[in-house]
Amino acid sequence: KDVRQKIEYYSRFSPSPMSIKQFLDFGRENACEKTSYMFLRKELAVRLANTMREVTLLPANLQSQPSVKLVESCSNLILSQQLKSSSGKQLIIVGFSFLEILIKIRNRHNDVVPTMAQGVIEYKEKFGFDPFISSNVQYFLDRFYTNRISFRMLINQHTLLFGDAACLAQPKHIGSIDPACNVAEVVTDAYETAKMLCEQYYMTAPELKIGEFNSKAPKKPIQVVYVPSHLFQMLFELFKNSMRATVELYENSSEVLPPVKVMVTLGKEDLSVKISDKGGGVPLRKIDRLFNYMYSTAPTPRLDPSQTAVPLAGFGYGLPISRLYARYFQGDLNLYSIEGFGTDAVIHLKALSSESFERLPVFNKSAWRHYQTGPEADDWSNPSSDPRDASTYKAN
Ligand code: W6P
Repeated sequence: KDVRQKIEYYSRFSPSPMSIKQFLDFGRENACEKTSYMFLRKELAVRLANTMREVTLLPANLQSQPSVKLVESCSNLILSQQLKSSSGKQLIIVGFSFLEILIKIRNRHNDVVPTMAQGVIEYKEKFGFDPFISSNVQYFLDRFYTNRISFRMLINQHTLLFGDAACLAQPKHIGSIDPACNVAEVVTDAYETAKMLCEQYYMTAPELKIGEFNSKAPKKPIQVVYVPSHLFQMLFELFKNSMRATVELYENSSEVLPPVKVMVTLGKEDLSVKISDKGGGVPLRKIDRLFNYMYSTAPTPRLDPSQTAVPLAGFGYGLPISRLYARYFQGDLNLYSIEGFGTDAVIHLKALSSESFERLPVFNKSAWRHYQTGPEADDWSNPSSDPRDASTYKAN
């Protein structure tokens, strides 16, 4: 059909990654609605089309899941709608309705994460856990959600810069970017929010101890040009996990809870935030599972109606998506756990906004190949596959 052709057409372009500095310069200097509109009109279509091509490569069983289909048709609709609306002639009218359409698109996509999760749950219920499928799903969802993060980033910049409420909320911010984001403040914010949930659920929460080491300007507060809501999202998720581990480890103990310690460090290239808990840790074997979509999706627990508090962490996609936020601007998020003791979670961000380019999925031959082949056959020995019979090797 028409939409198919347009997806095909736009998917031949590669997305154009923007750096935080470019977002900033654009929003600051010559914030021109027309330029932004011209860029978005094509760029959003390209990013959407690249992802739509990949949806069609998902395992047929998963693709046929009704909820996944829903997302697909939703995107089709958007694509056609967007193209229709952009063929108008008068820019002011078009520009205005374009803004409205962007907001509609964003709102309609609000529940995409639980919808996709539901698709994965339904698949698992029907076909069980399969490592081949899991590896495809992992690959797909990482790229799909990264694309979604980038899509919302572009829409938010446009609507915040040119929308009705422009400049009202945060006068110093450029769209969603804080040019002088105080990292320790976001850490404290995220901690306080997680603490509230933790106290609701467990009646107690560990304290926060926060330290800073600024190697570039000793003793000066550490600032970064970044999207505070992204940083908050990652920190909030890590705090919830640390708090849960700590409180549950000490549940039947009268000892005082060990605090969650945070260290914010600025180097030449990296800005790193380490969150350390003494919650007993996780064995190395289980660390990868924490980031696995298929492994970590469980049906949302039906809560006792008399019980209003929601479980603190461990359901849904909080950790893998937090890692995508970190990677989106060339950072990363890692867990170093010492089983029996506790866990260090580290967020690495680029210190320089000129280096934090969007990291975007590109649909090409290499991406295509990922869906045709599963995880490689293992080329390391398997401890249990070949039980040794030592008597075979006896000298005489
Ligand atoms: C844990 C497990 C975990 C996941 C993510 C962050 C912190 C922690 N602590 O025990």
